[in-house]
Amino acid sequence: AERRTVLLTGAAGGVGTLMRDLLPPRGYDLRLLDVVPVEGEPGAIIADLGDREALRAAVRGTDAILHLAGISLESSFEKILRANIEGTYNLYEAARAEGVRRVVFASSNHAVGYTPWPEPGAAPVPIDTPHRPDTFYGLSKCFGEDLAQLYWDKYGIETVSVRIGSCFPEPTSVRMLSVWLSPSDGARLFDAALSAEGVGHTVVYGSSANTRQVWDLSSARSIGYEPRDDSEPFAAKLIAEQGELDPATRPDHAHLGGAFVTDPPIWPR
Ligand code: NAI
Ligand code: 15L
Repeated sequence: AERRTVLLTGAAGGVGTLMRDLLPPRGYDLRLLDVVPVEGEPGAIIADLGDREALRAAVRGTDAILHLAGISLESSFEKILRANIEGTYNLYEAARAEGVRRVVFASSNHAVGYTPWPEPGAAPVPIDTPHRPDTFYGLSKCFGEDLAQLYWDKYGIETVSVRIGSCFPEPTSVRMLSVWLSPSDGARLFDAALSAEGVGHTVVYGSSANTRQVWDLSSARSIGYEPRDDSEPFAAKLIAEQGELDPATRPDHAHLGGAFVTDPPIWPR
């Protein structure tokens, strides 16, 4: 198959760094963008999502955009507004102006973070559960999903919005046993989202095939995602250190968004 050119925004970040290694072997030539320099990548475009001219030049001639850039934790409304809300709008406008037809948007579980943690044995959380953001950060992801829907309906730009759980090399909390997205499964999911035909605007949850899964992966599977990893080998150690997940007595375990509901981590810059 032909290689395809993808603009990777947020290339200096945690997920961006993982995907810089994992996506090229899957047939993607990456054009990198971030507001900070990307280590070991002198050719990366250093630009802010507020710079509309730079975004147009960055998306020009690409086949798709993997949009990871933005504030990835809680912050002031004003900062979230600029980076995540206006920034994502600017990127879609650049895509529209330059004729780019596919975006993969890094949404977040925090778009639905106030959803109660499912009772043991309850049905997984469906993908059409109402937006219940747990932070201004989560609210910006709700906006991004709606923006993606608008650009599909109005302009025919397709998006897969991936409500990522926790994409890190290893799960580090008992909550993550349920919502972990292994880097390899992340690459599988982004690959599917970049290449599936006829997605329109499709919203998916992004996690591995975790034994302790809490949400419905069927929309992700419908675009061709087949997760291979499971957090379960990490369970015994994490539970020994942290105790069992306990939604009934632990306020930071009571909702899907975990501690973002009770004590959100704050963006450092
Ligand atoms: P990160 O914070 O490590 O990386 C985000 C990158 O975006 C940073 O390199 C930062 O410099 C860049 N950035 C921030 N503001 C920018 C701006 N105005 N213009 C250009 N670049 C800007 O975050 P991480 O963990 O890599 O997440 C990537 C994306 O996935 C984010 O959108 C995040 O909200 C989303 N996500 C990540 C999850 C995870 O488990 N890591 C879970 C759910 C969503
Ligand atoms: C997110 O949306 C954050 O960007 C990431 O840093 C993690 O905190 C993740 O959610 C999570 O819920 O674990």
